[in-house]
Formats: sequence, C-alpha cells, structure tokens
Amino acid sequence: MRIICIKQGEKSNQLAALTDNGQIYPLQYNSFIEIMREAELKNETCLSLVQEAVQAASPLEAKLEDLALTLPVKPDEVWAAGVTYLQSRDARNSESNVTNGDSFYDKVYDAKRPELFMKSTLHRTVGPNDPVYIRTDSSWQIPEPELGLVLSSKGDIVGYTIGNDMSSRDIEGENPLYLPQAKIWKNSCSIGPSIRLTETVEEPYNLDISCRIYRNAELVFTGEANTSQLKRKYDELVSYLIRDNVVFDGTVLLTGTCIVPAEDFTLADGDVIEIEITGIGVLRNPVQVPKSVSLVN
Ligand code: DO4
Ligand code: MG
Repeated sequence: MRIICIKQGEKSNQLAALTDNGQIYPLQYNSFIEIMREAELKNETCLSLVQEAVQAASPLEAKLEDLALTLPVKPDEVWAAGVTYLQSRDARNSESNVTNGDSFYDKVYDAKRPELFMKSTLHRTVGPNDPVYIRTDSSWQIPEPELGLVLSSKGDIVGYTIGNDMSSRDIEGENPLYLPQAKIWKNSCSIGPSIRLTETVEEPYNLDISCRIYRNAELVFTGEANTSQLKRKYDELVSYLIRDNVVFDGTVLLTGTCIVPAEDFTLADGDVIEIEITGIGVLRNPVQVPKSVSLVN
C-alpha cells in the first residue's frame, strides 16, 4: 500500500491510496501527517487506517501515469545520513584528493556514530516532476539517489520514500566544512513519488535502487545498487537523529547514496533524472539552472 498526493490545481491536492493492484482511492485526509497523527491517537497503524478508508471509498477511474503527483508528505525537515555505503566513502576520498586509509570519510564509515546532516526544509524540497536546481557556483554536480525513511516525532519509521540528495562535489571536495553549501540550496532536494507504508515492505534491506540520467532524450548515465549494501541499520540512523533532538511528524531521513556517476560527469541544464526503488516508484525531476542567475564557471 502506497500513499500519493495528486495535484489538482494551484492550491488543492488530493491525497490517495495506491493499492498493489494499481487502484487509486481518494482519502478524506488533508495530508499524510494527518493520517500519522490519527493513527497515533487511536493507537493503530497508518496502514490499518488507510485500509479502513479504502474499504469505504470507490476507486478513481484515472490511471497513475495520467496523474500529476506532488510531494506525498510535506516534511518540515529533511535530514540525511552520509558515507553509509562504501561507494560513497571512496567517491568522497577521491573528490577531496585523499587516498583511502585515514581520512574523515574512512573514519566516519567505521565509526559508531554515523554522519547525519540537515539536508533540506519544506521550502527547499520539491516533488515529482518539479525542477531540481543546480548551483551557479559549482562545476561538478550530481544527484544522489537515496532511500528515504518517513518518521514520526517519536522516530518510528512509518513509511519509505525516494529522495534525491543533490550534491556539489567540487565544493565538498575543496573542504568538507563547506558541506552545508555542497548540499543545501533552493530546490536541492526532491522527494516522492509515493510513501510505501512500512508494514507493506517485506525486506527493507533488499530494495533495488536505480538511477538514469537523460540529456537531450539520450541516456547518459545509469547506475544500480541495493539496500543490502548499506553499512548501517535504519533504526541505528534514526536513534542518532532523535537523540536530544526535536523531530517533527513527517520528517524524512535519507539513508545515503550508493550510486555515484563517473568523475567526468556533471549535471547540466535540461537533464532529466530518474530514481527508481522497488515498490515505491520512479522519482523523475528535470534539472534547471535557476532563471534569475547565470552560470559562473
Ligand atoms: O559526507 C558527505 C555527504 C555524504 C552523502 O551525502 C552520502 O553518502 O550520501
Ligand atoms: Mg547523500
């Protein structure tokens, strides 16, 4: 069972349940966070509430591919874990010109405490088909395809989604203290297209993640990974996020990337990024240089 949000106009969106046989049921809730809060209040799971709602509703006639979707959840904050896959550690060592061995990246990959950073806020986060922006002061930028955990304020994982942690490799590579600038800018994070409810994911450590990048309709990059390659456990990442912290219902925690394009690849205006994860869908975003500023090389 998945949750989607259908765009219906500038202001009104329709939350819906998407069943495994592809039927779409409108839900009488204004947001996924409202479902989370009601589930908490009634001491039920989001799944059981959604199942009840589906039983009382009639399916839409429309097909999923004909619908315009928007953010399935509006997270106040998006956090991200870093260097949770070997590929990420090695790519970071390489972009910062250090050899594998004793770098900060090597240390954090092996450390008990994971790397967690604030990735985005709602106003910097976009949904399916919205443009992600590339920075105008960076010449080496990539998408980071990541599994996202949708969290309650207590740190329960209520669902899984897809996230794109857009990143600037030259800025981070120059100095890791520039991390916030290498990670956070307008439209530097996308989330969607659905939330798969936790109880409906049989094996969260065996999800295929793939990424495709198209330039002028031609495939210029493709990469694959599986969540079985993750060094850490989801609960372990969440336990550090909620520690001495305030976490809001609907917070998304991205779990790190395992797909890194070759070093001569950088995103360009007009590219289209597709990230697919088993059972969640395809998160597609065009890449744009923000219009009001020109590229600085
Ligand atoms: O250490 C910097 C960020 C790492 C990251 O975003 C990732 O591994 O996905
Ligand atoms: Mg990342």
